[in-house]
Amino acid sequence: MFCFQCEQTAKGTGCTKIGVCGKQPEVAALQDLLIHALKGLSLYAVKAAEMGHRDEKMDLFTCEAVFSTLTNVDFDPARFVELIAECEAYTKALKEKTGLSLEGASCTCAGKSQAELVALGEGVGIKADPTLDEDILSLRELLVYGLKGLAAYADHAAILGQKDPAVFAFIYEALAATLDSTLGVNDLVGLCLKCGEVNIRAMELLDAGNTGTYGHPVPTVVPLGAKAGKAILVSGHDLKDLDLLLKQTEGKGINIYTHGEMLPCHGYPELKKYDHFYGHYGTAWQNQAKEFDAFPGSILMTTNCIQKPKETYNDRIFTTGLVGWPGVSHIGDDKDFTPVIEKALASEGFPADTDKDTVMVGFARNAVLGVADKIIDAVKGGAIRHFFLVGGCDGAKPGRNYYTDMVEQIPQDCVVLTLACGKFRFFDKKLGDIGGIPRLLDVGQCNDAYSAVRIAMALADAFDCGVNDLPLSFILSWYEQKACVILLSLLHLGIKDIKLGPSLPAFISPNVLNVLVENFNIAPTGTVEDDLKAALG
Ligand code: SF4
Ligand code: SF3
Repeated sequence: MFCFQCEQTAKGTGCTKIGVCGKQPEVAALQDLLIHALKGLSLYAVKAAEMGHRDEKMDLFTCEAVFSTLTNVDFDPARFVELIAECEAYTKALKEKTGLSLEGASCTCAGKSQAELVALGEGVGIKADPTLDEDILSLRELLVYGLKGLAAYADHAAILGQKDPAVFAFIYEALAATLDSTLGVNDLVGLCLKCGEVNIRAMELLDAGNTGTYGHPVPTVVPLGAKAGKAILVSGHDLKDLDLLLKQTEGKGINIYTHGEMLPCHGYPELKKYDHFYGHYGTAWQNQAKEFDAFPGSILMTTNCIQKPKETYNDRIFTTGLVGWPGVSHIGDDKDFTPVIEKALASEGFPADTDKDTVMVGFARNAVLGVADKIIDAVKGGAIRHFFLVGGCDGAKPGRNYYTDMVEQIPQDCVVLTLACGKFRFFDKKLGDIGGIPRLLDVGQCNDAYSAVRIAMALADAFDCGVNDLPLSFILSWYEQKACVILLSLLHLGIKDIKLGPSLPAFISPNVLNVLVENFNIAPTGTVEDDLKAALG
């Protein structure tokens, strides 16, 4: 196997024996085969669209299949065997419909066993062509990883009924482009930036889905302690799953807790209205083994990031949607959460109330821009000197305490905006306020990066300047491919001087890095002192 799509890749170069994430070589090969098959399908989908054939079911399938290969989503080989078969069936149907026979899109998977598919997958991985130029390989992979993030956001949006054919069309166009040997560095850089642009549209759709269904988040105090009684913990990113679970648990004497990226859900009016939607438990994904182990109820994973479950909670954890782990009970598309509920009722639950701290969530674009006048006055009057967006993924590798230290050392006259699971490094710090404006504003999940972009653009408008001229610095942490596409979106918007850490992607070749540095002045995170000095001039 060879995989280097995430930040924790082995030795900073690539996982070759088994994934640091727990991905087995068989699953890596099946994911490679699926991506290869999706590229073939995309060749046909592009041609079919030119002929006027569109198929929304296929579009949604493509998003789900691509999303399934994102880090920490699905580790179940059987599910990939199904996805590969479905992909080939769509490809064959398009072949017939278009009457074309395209090179690079062979259908050879039908009727093959899992072991035979693994063998096929081993021949089409990232390093399949040893003669491929390293910069072309780097840009093709950057594009594919951007597409994984884009497909994830498009899928989340579609679940809430928000779709745009232009987003699906781009996914096919870009996947097909990775097979086009006539495309050079500039073409591929252009496609990567276009991926960032299309992702803004996908995130806009997701924002419309979330806020249209559940209302605009409002500032909300969230308890970090527990309430005596039975309990279910919901992790991942999917609001609809949480909503359905809240409905199905009403009046059952079970309290619902968020974990990881579900924390911002407490700010949505249509979710916070449930009395039994109690509080938040735990921190970011990489701490789940310890945290799930200690949780006295059942656990529902709605999307990434799942890790290998420990035996101690293997019978209490459930997956749904695209998440999968072999042997873990999966709740299907009927979203009947009865097994999760029954397991919670059979578990001990919390014996007593535990009095712990609280945190504030709900500072998405509507809440922040609702006090824009106050913020602008504070900046003009000198009370707020600078904004720092300290956000992105958390992860297990050492070096991420940089983000904790950064937030602690950011001067008192500066405001910290944060989003995604990287915030768990500092989410419970008491940073105080500036004239009533909290110094730590939680914009939401990684899925809410659009909200942060809208806040930045609105501030730029108010000050009649570009985003790069604002007193605003981006200090980002990455781990998986949603972070890759958000970075591409920020680059598409022309945002410069981003600090990215805790390490740079292994798939970025030295020349591609040069292109990014020359055009966007992106740099790896350094020391907190140096980066603060650079940001504050
Ligand atoms: Fe390794 Fe990350 Fe790939 Fe998992 S997703 S195999 S940890 S590079
Ligand atoms: Fe986190 Fe997995 Fe990226 Fe949603 S939950 S930000 S890593």
